[in-house]
Amino acid sequence: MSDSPVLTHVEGRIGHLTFNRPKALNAFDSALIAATNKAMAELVADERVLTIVVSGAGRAFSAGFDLKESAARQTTGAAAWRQVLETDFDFVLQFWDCPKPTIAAVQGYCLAGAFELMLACDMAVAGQSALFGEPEVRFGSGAVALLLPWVTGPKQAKELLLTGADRVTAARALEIGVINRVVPDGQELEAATALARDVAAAAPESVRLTKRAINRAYELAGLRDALKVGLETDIEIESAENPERSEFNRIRREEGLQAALAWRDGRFGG
Ligand code: DAK
Repeated sequence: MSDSPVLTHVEGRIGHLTFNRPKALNAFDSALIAATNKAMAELVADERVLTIVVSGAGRAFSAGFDLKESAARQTTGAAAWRQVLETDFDFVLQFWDCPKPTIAAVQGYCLAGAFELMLACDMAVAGQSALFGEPEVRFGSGAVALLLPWVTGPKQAKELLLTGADRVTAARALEIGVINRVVPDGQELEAATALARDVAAAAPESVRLTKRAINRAYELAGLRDALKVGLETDIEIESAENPERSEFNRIRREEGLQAALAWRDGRFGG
């Protein structure tokens, strides 16, 4: 298989985009982000394509932004964080803003930035063992694209984001309305593709204008401004020091990511 961080192919009227860093659980590093942006622009421009299915190679959809790369980058100060986080924000939001419907096919972990990206897709299908969540608050970090309160209710959004839960089951994700359906493991791509086929079989201009109208309803309710406030908050969180973040970073630097994750997760009931 190609070692490109993103794979694409077109099947009938459906464009497939697959995150392809399976050894790192498809963590979003800068190469994957750049390749995704390019691939999405090509799929949008491709007249054969009416709908885009987004998936991950290997055992996870994705474990979120790459924590090893961010450790090596050692970003400091609000201006530098703004640059990093605006890039991350645009990367996630392109799936919401895409003129063609986007459908996520999720297996395994779908965490943090990847959870936000899944939320930004118009629809999502998950295998029954998929696990979702946003662990950022557990290590003094924040959410870059605060879509969750728009997709589910405030109680559910707060429980998930304020505890940093990262083992939300597919059944629970369905219950709180952040995914569309749960299927047996291994059938998520097929089920997402079937959904994409139904969208692609409808009148393309009606689909395009209907997605635009739905998104506009959220724009009118203030979604874009609220997301910008969320982004500013994340810039504030990431560029300030706090004890949890310092300790997480120290362990990550001295003992590696696995040790830092074990320290982080050992403090919670699960
Ligand atoms: N980044 C980079 N590599 C990752 C990764 C990630 N987010 N998640 C997993 N991997 C890598 C692991 O390091 C491991 O690589 P090797 O050690 O084999 O080289 C490989 O993927 C397989 O992972 P595990 O061995 O850990 O697999 P398990 O099944 O045991 O556990 C897991 C899977 C997803 C539960 C666990 O890996 C995990 O909790 N991963 C972290 C998920 C996470 O917290 N994601 C949040 C992304 S943060 C910051 C800068 C930026 C950000 C935050 C802080 N600072 C400078 C402070 C960004 C925000 C985010 O999106």
